[in-house]
Amino acid sequence: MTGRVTPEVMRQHLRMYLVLGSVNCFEEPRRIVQEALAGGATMVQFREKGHGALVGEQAIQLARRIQDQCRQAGVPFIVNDDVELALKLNADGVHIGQDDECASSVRERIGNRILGVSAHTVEEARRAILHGADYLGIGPIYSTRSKDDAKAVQGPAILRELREAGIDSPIVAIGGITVERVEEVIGASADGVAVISAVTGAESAREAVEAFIGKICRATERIS
Ligand code: TZP
Ligand code: MG
Repeated sequence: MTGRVTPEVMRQHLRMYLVLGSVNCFEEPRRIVQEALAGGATMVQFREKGHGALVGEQAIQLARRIQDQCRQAGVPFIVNDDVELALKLNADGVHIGQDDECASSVRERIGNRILGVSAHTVEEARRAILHGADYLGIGPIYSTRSKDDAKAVQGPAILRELREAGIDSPIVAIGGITVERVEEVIGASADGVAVISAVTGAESAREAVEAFIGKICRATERIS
């Protein structure tokens, strides 16, 4: 990468952002990733967390496989939390939360790689941008069973609140997002959706992603 990702390109990457780790998958994660990429997923985050998550070499191996798949599809591969792993694999980026290392120090360590930061308030969002975030992950918008320590449900109103506060950075909405809810979150001015269970738990990850993309395209056309 020659420089920081531009906001325009970042918004494209965020449209249908698949987040997953082995604990979210009822079949081979590799198969789900393959199907999701075939369906048009625009970015993938490796989030190996929760009860029964892989550690050590097994986690690294899975990350590498998913990274290879992303590379072949030409889709950015992001690592959740683990800056060391992201650097070791030369991932395209890192996603961190408010309880992780400070965004400005992660920015220093990762150079021009993509930096995503979870934020829950206008203040956290402003700080994240100041400290070098390329995009904000906002949620949980709806209730979720995929994150043990999820904060209170915010509803799509938080997205509008951030825009009204003058935050125009790329934003991805996360938490309980289903195809049926796409219109509401894009209408509330998210640039895209980050999804775990609606894709990993679908009978066909490919069809689920295709359905998301169809809705996202229509919802985006409607507001532009
Ligand atoms: N951060 C906020 S909610 C969430 C994360 C990682 C989980 C989203 O998973 P799902 O299954 O799409 O609700
Ligand atoms: Mg984290």
